[in-house]
Amino acid sequence: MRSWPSPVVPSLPGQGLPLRLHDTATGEVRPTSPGPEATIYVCGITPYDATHMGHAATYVAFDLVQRVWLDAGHDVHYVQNVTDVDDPLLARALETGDDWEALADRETQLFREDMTALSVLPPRHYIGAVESIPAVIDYIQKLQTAGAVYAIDGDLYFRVHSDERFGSVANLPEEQMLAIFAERGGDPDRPGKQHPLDCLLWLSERPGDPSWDSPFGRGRPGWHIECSAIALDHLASPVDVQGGGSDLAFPHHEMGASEAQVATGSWPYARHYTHAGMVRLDGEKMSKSRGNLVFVSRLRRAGIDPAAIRLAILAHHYRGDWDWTDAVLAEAVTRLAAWRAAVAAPVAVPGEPTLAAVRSHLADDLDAPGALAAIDRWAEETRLRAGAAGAEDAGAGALVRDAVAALLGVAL
Ligand code: 5CA
Ligand code: ZN
Repeated sequence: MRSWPSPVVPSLPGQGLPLRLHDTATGEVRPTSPGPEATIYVCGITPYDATHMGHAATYVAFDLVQRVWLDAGHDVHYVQNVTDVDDPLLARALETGDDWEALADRETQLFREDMTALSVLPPRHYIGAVESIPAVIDYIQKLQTAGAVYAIDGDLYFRVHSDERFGSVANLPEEQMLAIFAERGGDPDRPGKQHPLDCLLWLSERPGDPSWDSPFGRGRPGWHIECSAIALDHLASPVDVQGGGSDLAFPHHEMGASEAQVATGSWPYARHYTHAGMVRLDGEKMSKSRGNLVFVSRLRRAGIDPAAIRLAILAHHYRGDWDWTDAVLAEAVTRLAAWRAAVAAPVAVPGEPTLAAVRSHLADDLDAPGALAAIDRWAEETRLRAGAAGAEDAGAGALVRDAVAALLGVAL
């Protein structure tokens, strides 16, 4: 699929620091260890509704990964999917009478526009589930060869315990795995399953649903198989980072990792499993199924500067859950104005220590709030000294403007 256009990333003096990042599998903040090419796969949207602030926060978090790696001199190979065929999308199309493909195309296009407005760097490969069906079929065949697949009434299942490390991404007790699996689209109680957590690889044709030919009969891919199939189709194993929101740690990333580990016969599928916290509205996770949504496109239409939306997100550490409120946005609008005034001041406080502070905060598990505080201090000192005799560095405003654009993705 078409990705979206890249914003300009100014080059900065000196070099960025190696990125340390939280890994759900070990529960630690550990150094990432990419080669010259750093690889990342981030789970993309299911395009049946517009981009909400939760999606935006997750993609902005992983955008920081890409920006820190670029600043540290890596070539970044970023892959993201679009789940353009799946149960919730088909259900929504049925509900509204929309054609499912038209719905997916329309919402994917809106997502591209939202990501462009938010200065999110595009993935190098932006790949739909539908266009990946041949890769999924190959992958299922590898799992069959490994003896990890069985059928129930024409549907194919992955035997999760064919991976001896199954469970080691989210590290949840079995009871919790079962409960979450049932909540998030799984079918633990289906008669005939060898283990309740075994997950669907291929769903045989259902009346009224789209389906494709395969050696296993007509049907469509299960969800979990889609992402590691796409990742392994484009990236060498292991990938440096598998990312997504924390709601994907289990079962999605657990299943994808085990499928990949069985299909490739190697471990790990990813060196880091990194998860962004959930954005809430009125204390409840923002979600398409609950309908408690603040859309990026609606804020844009209301005339909110996308740079302020981005700053509102960056004021929260990516790993925590947080609430979207009007106050969060108002604070970001004020901060943006203060920063813009400071970079435009004729003379400013030297910017090098601020650049160093921003680099060091971001390299430390993407501490964006710390980075924002460093810019706040610089902007405040610049404001206080503006007009004072002998104040300092005429190029500082340009340096800080470039640092904020390159590392935080905010145009001042
Ligand atoms: N298509 C699948 C992934 S393969 C999917 O989960 N799509 S989604 O549209 O439901 O979510 C897209 C991304 O946004 C996922 O990484 C998900 O974890 C994240 N996300 C969803 N809701 C929130 C939220 N309230 N806060 C933060 N991130 C969220
Ligand atoms: Zn995914």
